[in-house]
Amino acid sequence: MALRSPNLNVMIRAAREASIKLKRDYGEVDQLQVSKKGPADYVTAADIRTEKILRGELTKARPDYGFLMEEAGIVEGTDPDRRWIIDPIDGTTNFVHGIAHFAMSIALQEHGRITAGIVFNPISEELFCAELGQGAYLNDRRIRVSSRGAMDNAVFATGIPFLGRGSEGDHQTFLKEMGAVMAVSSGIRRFGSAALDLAFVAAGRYDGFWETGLQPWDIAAGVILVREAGGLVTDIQGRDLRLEAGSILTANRNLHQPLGQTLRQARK
Ligand code: LIP
Repeated sequence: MALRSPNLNVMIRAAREASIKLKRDYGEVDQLQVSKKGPADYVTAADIRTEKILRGELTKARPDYGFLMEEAGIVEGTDPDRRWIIDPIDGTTNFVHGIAHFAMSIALQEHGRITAGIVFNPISEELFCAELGQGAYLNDRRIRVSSRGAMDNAVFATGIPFLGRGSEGDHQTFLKEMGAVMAVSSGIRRFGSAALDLAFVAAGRYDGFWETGLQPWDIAAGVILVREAGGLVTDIQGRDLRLEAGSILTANRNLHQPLGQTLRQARK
């Protein structure tokens, strides 16, 4: 990567530090499948521990900044205009099942705008990062969204609602969307981490991604990755993205419109 800002370096250092313990936790998760309590409590503990380490490292470097975190929620900083948005483990279901597809997601929000983001899978050691106006990178290599222009060549990712979740309607809506997209595309993937889904769109692996019912920490870092990699990001209706709304539609510039149209048509 050409030049990393001091803030981006702080984020990367924090993620690397937290990854040491997280990798150890992941190594032990398999044995917990047979324990009495089961792995769920253990994962919550790993989530909390990782978030604490990230928070500690970031606070050490930037004591004034606030936080929005999956586990601890909002922590106001003395600087009202800057905060970190953190998901310590995005893809917790994968983590608990011993599937090595999960990531830490850290974004920096300044004056309401996301200005930097990293998504780090500590197992594959893939580090995706981006800063406003500086492009997106995977382990120091510049990445760009795909250039595919035809729906029938495209592979899209999504998240399947579970346990009744999904903010914009019910499971039936999702089934309609999936039916419509699978009829016109090369395929749909559901790998279980929205942060990594967005990073994969930025890297051109997926041609697009959509999901509803997400939280700001699931997508804050991924959104800047996709934008800096040249992709478009909106909500499913094609409107400006609001992190709190939890609805996201993203794709390369050729496919954003047709994917959105397919989804909206399916919802009618
Ligand atoms: C998860 C997302 C996933 C989504 C799940 C969940 P978590 O985040 O990344 O794509 O489908 O509903 O929100 O809970 O592992 O941080």
